[in-house]
Amino acid sequence: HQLFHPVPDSAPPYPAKRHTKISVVGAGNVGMAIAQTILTQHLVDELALVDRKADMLRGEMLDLQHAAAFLPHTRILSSTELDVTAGSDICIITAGVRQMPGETRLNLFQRNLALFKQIVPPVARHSPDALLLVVSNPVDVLAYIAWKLSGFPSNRVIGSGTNLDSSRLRFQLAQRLQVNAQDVQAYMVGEHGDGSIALWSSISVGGVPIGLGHLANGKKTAEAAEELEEIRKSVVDGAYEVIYLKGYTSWAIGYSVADLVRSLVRDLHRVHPVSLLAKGSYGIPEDREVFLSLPAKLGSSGVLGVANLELTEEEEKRLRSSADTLWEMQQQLDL
Ligand code: 6V0
Repeated sequence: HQLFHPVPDSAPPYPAKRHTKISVVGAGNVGMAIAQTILTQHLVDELALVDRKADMLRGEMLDLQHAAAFLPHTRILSSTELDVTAGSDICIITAGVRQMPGETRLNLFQRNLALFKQIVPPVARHSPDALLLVVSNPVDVLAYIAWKLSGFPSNRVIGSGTNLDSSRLRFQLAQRLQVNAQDVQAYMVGEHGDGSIALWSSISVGGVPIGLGHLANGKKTAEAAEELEEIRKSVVDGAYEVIYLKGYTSWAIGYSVADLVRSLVRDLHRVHPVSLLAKGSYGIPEDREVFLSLPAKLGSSGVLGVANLELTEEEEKRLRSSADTLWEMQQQLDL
């Protein structure tokens, strides 16, 4: 018994529509939040999940597949082997090892470097034209490592960087100014996390530049500076607070990465603060090969351009100092 009757005199089938494949390597809390947000936002035709924990991975895959009746038609695959990622348009890397009690940052970096040595070369081989989107921490150093290990041009390697930090800043400002966070233009740049830099000089809402007066209720300059530092601190501490309360962060990074993926797969030319090869920008010397976040235009070939911001002297100085710190750290890695 045939399910459908053939259509008489049907024309030859149209060529298949362009098919988008996205892989997520590391199906932990963050990887799964990204996968689920990408699925619900209809961004992908084929989704491949990779993790080394075989049972957990199969469980996650089946759980998503069982939602098929509520989701767009997406093929969902999973494997402990990286060949399942072959032919991806975007490979998102969220695999990471966690800091052990008493472990130094350098030791943690070495272990993550060893992990990336296992993951990045095969991923690049299986999807030679893909964009690499690195989420694992420390994201700026690991994006640099992914660039080196993949041999890809730098425009095709992106770290999720301060896209999330900027969204936390926009949330804080939106609450203070009582507007919708989507209408707040504000950027955190530089290193993701503790060392991130808030660009106070380029905040606006509805086209209105927001100065100290709006943020600090007319307080004197010294007090106002303190107020700004408090906002920056609550942005940075936001991640720690969530981790303290629920053990990890997942939803905001999921939405933040899906937002990047949308701009990339749909070639939107939208501007996002992401971690990219920053040498030569804002006084960072050409020999400092570091990845730092700067607002950048994103499209289907990756980073299309870096915004030419007017930074204050202090902001530029802090950016260069982050570049020096990252560079020195990278010198100690056995790449
Ligand atoms: P998690 O829940 O421990 O997930 C990591 C997953 O990676 C686990 O399921 C591991 O089994 C898997 N894994 C480890 N080694 C391999 C391997 N060789 N191949 C395949 N899979 C492997 O951690 P979680 O999901 O919470 O965090 C993942 C990473 O994202 C960490 O490095 C976080 O620090 C980082 N984050 C980065 C953010 C950002 O803004 N850039 C935000 C949040 C978390």
